[in-house]
Amino acid sequence: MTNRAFNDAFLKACRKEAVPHVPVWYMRQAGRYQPEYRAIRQQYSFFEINENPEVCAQVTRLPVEQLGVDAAILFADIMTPIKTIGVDVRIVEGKGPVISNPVRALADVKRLGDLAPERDLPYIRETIRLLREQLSVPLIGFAGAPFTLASYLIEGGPSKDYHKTKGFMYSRPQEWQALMDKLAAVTIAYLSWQIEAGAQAVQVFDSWVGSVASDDYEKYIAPTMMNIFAEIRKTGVPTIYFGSGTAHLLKIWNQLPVDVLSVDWRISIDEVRELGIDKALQGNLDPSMLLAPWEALIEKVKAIVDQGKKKPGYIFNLGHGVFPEADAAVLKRLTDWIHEYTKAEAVKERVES
Ligand code: 1CP
Repeated sequence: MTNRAFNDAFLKACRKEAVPHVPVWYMRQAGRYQPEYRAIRQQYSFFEINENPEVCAQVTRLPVEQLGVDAAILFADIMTPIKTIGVDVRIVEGKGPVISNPVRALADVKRLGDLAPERDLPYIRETIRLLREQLSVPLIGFAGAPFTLASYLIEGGPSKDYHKTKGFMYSRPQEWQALMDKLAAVTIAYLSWQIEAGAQAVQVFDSWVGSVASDDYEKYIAPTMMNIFAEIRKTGVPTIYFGSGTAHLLKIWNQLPVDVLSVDWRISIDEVRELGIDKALQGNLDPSMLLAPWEALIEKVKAIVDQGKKKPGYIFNLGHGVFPEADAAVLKRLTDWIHEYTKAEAVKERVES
């Protein structure tokens, strides 16, 4: 199992080194669009998969084996560590994480426990150990960012407008900071645990932070993110920061001690670089394009990849996660196309020079 050549294109791109081809992976690459995943979910609940290392490793490997992507991402949820600090989280079909005891006051923040990974998350270490034996691509660990975690804790589930979350932030800044500090400690402990266990890169998902104005982000959120990335940087493992609708935050993100910025389709890769962003970039196909005819999809993907590969440090991904209606065959064909297209380019450049 371990004698296959290790494909390190993804790690090289995170470090802005030369790559043999543009590396590809997809956020939410393991999930309901796969018949195999749906079959496993018939037998186990979401958290049962998460807590069973053999099954969790199998689900994590599914997209690597089927799509030929250049990285695996640990199968878990951003609420995985939250479940262990005294919050009653369930994953509700067709909806997402739902919480029966939302955080709405300082007393609620105070009742949140501390994360002790050795005690609370031993199965994560075992899953990562198994995956490092089984995989020949890097394994990405991940965690939710404090704002995005807080949005579920405060709203009690998914939201479209985050009024309660931002209302709490604006009206009780000290309590907000106490919550950010608590969640930052959880995030740091959880990411460190995954890295210790063998995760070779980590992504911090701040899916909903794009709903915050840039001056408010600087005031209420940036110090917390600075703290998290500064801590994780000490491990030497590459870090990725993802959000959706965050074009207005990128200049602030460029100041954070993070290696890769993951952007969505609302801004082009060229436009990101024109802002003066000099970090490695990941993205940014609109996931809805997966439903477009192949020719239209490839025209768009070619434009994205042509922009991305102008500079070292580019990883192809979607601008947000794969969704249940997506077709695995399209994702496979897309992965192969990008590999072939960017490999050919590298060869051509060598011949011409
Ligand atoms: O019933 C099921 O099978 C649940 C569907 C599902 C899956 C497959 C959920 C519930 N979570 C996951 C896995 C998951 N979640 C991964 C797996 C690794 C991968 O293959 O990529 C990851 C990275 C996440 C992270 C996650 N969960 C995020 C950040 C990324 C994003 O999509 O923005 C968020 C916001 C969540 C919350 C969540 N968990 C599940 C759902 C349906 C949602 C979204 C709900 C919402 O819209 O608020």
